[in-house]
This record gives sequence, structure tokens and C-alpha cells, in this order.
Amino acid sequence: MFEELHGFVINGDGDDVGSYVQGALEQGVDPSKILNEGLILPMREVGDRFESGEFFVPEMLIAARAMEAGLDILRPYLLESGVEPVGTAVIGTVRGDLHDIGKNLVGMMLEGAGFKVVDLGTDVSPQQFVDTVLEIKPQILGMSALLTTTMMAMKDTVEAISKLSIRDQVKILVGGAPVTQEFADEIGADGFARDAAAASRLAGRLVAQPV
Ligand code: B1M
Repeated sequence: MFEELHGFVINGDGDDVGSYVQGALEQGVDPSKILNEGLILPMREVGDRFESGEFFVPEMLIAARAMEAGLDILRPYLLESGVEPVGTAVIGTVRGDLHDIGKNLVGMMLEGAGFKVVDLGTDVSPQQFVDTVLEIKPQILGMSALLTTTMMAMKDTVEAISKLSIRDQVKILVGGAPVTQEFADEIGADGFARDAAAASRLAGRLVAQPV
């Protein structure tokens, strides 16, 4: 169904991605279907092409920007669920890691699920996470990592947060392409989610649990 859109994302045609997404929304296509089947799938293809040596970093970057052009249009529709605020979530991509598309999606889904979201951006150090947790006292701390080399920054952050007296008042959620449930358990995180939708559902369940 989204074959043309896949081509626009893979070739980095941001304007065409925007027009296509707008048109699909006007025709009543479900925004989450556009996201999952129209935008996320071609980014996987971009990753495969990078891995096989067909694409280099510039191609990956222009594809990511094109995807973001579609996300900008989708954002208000994804957030439209209008539920009551359920808590505060601090999110960020870990130290050394600049990938933020997945993290931004997680943020949007959390907002859609009624969380107030404080996004610390990318390349966030354990100390920055600690300082923000102490200042804001969120119910959820969400970390994203896309590189196998940056995953260990999640462990460092969990260790740093575990030294705080308020550790039991914040639930730590981790995710990103190389992250697994096993890794989350190993580093002492409270939860792992494979995608943004699962992350927002899990965050909702975690805040509902008695502390
Ligand atoms: Co990079 N990159 N990249 N990259 N990049 C990957 C991750 C890679 C798998 C590509 C590949 O080789 N196939 C590979 C990592 C290999 C590895 O570590 N095993 C890689 C590499 C090597 C690199 C560089 C080192 C390349 C270089 O310079 N030689 C470099 C590193 C820079 C750095 O971070 N220090 C680099 C740079 C870049 C760009 C800047 C060009 C660009 C990022 C642009 C941006 O983010 N603003 C980029 C891109 C676009 C990718 C791929 C192609 C796509 C990532 C993406 O946005 N996917 C990626 C290949 C791939 O993943 N298949 C790749 C779409 C997004 C929606 O999915 O981020 O997985 P994702 O998020 C999902 C889930 O993972 C989950 O939910 C999201 C959606 O449902 N999720 C969470 C994410 N965070 C979560 C947090 C949660 C819960 C769920 O709880 C808190």
C-alpha cells in the first residue's frame, strides 16, 4: 500500500514524504498504520542497505530527515488520544549516541498516553540523567540506544540512579534496536520495550504499580 512512500523515504525526498502523508491522512488512513508500515519499514530497508555497503552515512541521514518530515505531519494525529496526564517521563538517548528518531517516537507515544515528557535529547550522560531525576522526580526514566557500543552507558546510568535514595520512586525503561529484555534484566532496569507503542503501554503499567 505504501510502496511509493517507501521510495520517497529511501531516496530522501522529504517534500514528497510530507505530501504523501498529508494525503493519506486526508483519506482517513490510520496514523499509526502510516507510521509503522509507511515510515518505519523503509528505514529498516535503509539500515539493510547501509549494512550491505550500498548506502553510506549521508544517504542514511537524508532518509532520516525525509522520515522526520512525515513524522512532523503525523505528530498531532498521534497525540490526539486526549487522555489525562498520568505522570512525568524523562527520556533521552544515551552517552555517545546521536540516534534520536526512535527516541522521539517513544516521546510522542508517551505524550499520547498522557505523560508529560521531558526530552533531554541525544548523547545524554549518566550524570545528566541523575541531575534531571533529582530535579524533576519523574515516575519514568526512558533511555534509548541504537549502537551496541553505547548500550553500556545504560548500565552506567542505572548504577548511578541506583545510588540515589529515590531509586524506588522512578521506573527505568530501556529500548532501542540492539537492546533486549535479557540486557534490561542484566543491568537492573525495570522494563524493556521493543517499540514505541509497547514503551508507552509498559510505562502506563509501571506507574500504575504501587511503589
Ligand atoms: Co546509524 N546505525 N549510525 N545513523 N542508523 C544504525 C543503528 C545501524 C544498525 C545501521 C547498520 O549498520 N545496519 C548501525 C549500528 C550498528 C551497531 O551498533 N550494531 C549504525 C551505525 C554504525 C552508525 C554510525 C556509527 C555510522 C558511522 O558514522 N560510521 C553513526 C553513529 C553516530 C552516533 O550515534 N554516534 C550513525 C549515524 C546515523 C545517522 C546520523 C546518519 C542517522 C541517525 C539520524 C537520527 O537519528 N537523527 C542514522 C540512522 C538513520 C540509522 C538507521 C538506518 C535507522 C535508525 C532509525 O532511526 N530507525 C539504523 C539502522 C536500523 O536501525 N535498522 C542505524 C527508525 C526508528 C523508528 O527505529 O530507532 O530502532 P529505532 O526505534 C524503535 C525501537 O528501537 C524502539 O522504538 C522505536 C520505534 O518504535 N525504541 C525504544 C527506541 N528507543 C526506545 C526506548 C524505549 C523503548 C523502545 O524505552 C525508553
